[in-house]
Amino acid sequence: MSATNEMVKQLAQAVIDGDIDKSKELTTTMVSNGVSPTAILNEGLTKGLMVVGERFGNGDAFLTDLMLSAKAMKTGLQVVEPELRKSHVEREYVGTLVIGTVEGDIHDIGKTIVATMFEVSGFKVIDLGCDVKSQVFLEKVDESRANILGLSALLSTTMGKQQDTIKSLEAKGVRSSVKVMVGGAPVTPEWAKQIGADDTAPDAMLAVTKAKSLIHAS
Ligand code: B1M
Repeated sequence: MSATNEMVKQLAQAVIDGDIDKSKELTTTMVSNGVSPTAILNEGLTKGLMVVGERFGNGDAFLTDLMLSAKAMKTGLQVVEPELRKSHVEREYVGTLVIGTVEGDIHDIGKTIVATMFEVSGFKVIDLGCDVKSQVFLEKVDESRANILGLSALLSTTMGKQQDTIKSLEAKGVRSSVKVMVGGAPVTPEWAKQIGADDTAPDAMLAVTKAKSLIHAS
């Protein structure tokens, strides 16, 4: 195994262990050594978090473990984010994205990665954070004349808020002015279709590609 692969593996392990300092240190070292920021993100930080998520789901890890791992992941993400931005520079805005995690849901890691990938791909991004009410999405879409609205939901109990937001757009008579994309681990293409979303994507890169197609088709 190469030294880089070994380090990426160590980074995933640092996230699994919830070792915030080590996650920051390894990410910083790899960034300085010119390791691909996408590899650091996907193979190190995200991979580690997924392992803990699965353990938590199986009852093999506690919420405190999950919280520490999420913090370790986010600490590394903060280091690698500027590098992701540097590696994709485009000049003119491709479009405007309003994005947030729906009301009642505080999971913001995936949403933040999606926001970053849109930004580095040339979109103007308005990131509303997490636990965002439908009304706030509506106001910001209207204010910014966004082309794309991204609704993230990680809990089966909050997915319904994606549908509520689409219904609110319909009730206001502005549904056709914006393309709605839904995402998050429990979201499937079937769910997206059922609630009248325009599309969904399992990851940030595909979300950007699909958003560009939606804009071109409109
Ligand atoms: Co939570 N959690 N969590 N959690 N957590 C899940 C979602 C869970 C599946 C874990 C499990 O049981 N295996 C489970 C949900 C079960 C369910 O509903 N079916 C769960 C639970 C139960 C909970 C709590 C209820 C636990 C409790 O308190 N008892 C609680 C809920 C709090 C709340 O929101 N009200 C809770 C809390 C937390 C932490 C705070 C500890 C932490 C979040 C920290 C944070 O975000 N700041 C946390 C974490 C980290 C997770 C897991 C492990 C990882 C989520 C994540 O960051 N994934 C998660 C397990 C899992 O998802 N497998 C879990 C990495 C991220 C890169 O992926 O978010 O899917 P993801 O985003 C992807 C794609 O989905 C897509 O692109 C992203 C980037 O590639 N995408 C979009 C996302 N949004 C998009 C929008 C788009 C397009 C694409 O629009 C354009």
